[in-house]
Amino acid sequence: MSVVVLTGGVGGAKLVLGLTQILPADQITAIVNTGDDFRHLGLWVSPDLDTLLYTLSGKANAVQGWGREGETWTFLETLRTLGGEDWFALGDGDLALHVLRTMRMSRGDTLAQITADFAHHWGVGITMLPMSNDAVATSLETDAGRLAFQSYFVERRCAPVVERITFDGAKQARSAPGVCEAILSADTRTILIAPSNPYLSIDPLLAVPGIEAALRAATAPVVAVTPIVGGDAVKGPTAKLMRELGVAVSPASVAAHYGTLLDGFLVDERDPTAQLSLPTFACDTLMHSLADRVRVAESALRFADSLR
Ligand code: FO1
Ligand code: CA
Repeated sequence: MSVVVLTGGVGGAKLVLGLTQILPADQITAIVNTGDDFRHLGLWVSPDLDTLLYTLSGKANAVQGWGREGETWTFLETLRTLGGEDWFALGDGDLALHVLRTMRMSRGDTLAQITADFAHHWGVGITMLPMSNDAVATSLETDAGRLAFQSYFVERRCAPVVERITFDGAKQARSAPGVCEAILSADTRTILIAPSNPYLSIDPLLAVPGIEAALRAATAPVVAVTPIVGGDAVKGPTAKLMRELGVAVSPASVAAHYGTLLDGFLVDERDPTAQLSLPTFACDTLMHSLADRVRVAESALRFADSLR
């Protein structure tokens, strides 16, 4: 029996790393957001896929939350002296992924094939699937105009007030081979929604035709892990974004957002669950240490099994 995880970057990578400590890697499939992907300096960058690759192969810069540990920056420093755009920091080692990915995409290989090869070369045994091989670009309508995701997130540090979020190309995109099959498989024991940003990391996945329908049709229970802890977001702009979208920063808002898609919700023990009308399980969901990640992964699996 296997476990399927829908995930964005950092938070999801922690949960998946926890799962790899308790399940054989070949029983784990991660379906990864690619709405953050963009072309930069001519290179195709896939931040969430790369965060998973780095995390699962022990190369991640845990403090920074993206990129590699022990990275060097000769490329970026040289680029800067030449007047090149330096707001998006591509490290020397990180660059290798983007160069090789871009070269292979221009040759006709799919993002899924390239990702599988990268994972194989780095000894990452789980199945890592991009949500789609087609380009889907998250963009935001803000008080500073319409912004591409990285322009909002990195260049403007999430400062603009968000009015609406769109996933350009999603309607025409096809889910990557294996995505809906994994969700619908009779061998799938549990489907987890990682504690990633629901609006920026999970919604792009749900916008790809067929994925949400597959989740609703799946026999395996769908369980989300809360991205809200103690009435605040664990990381990033989730809380600010929720306020701007006019919803309370609470697990109840997240549960309402996912609605009937969820069969269960793993919430943090610090937050009230009285308003929640679906099955919940409360525990300490913060994932600082590896032991924390294992504990949250174990709690999610046990809770999901109780819903089967
Ligand atoms: N995030 C930043 O805040 N600043 C950066 O310069 C930056 C560079 C970067 C390079 C490669 C990569 O894969 C990710 C990078 N990120 C950077 C992270 C990033 O784009 C976002 O955190 C994710 O897209 C959100 O999940
Ligand atoms: Ca279902």
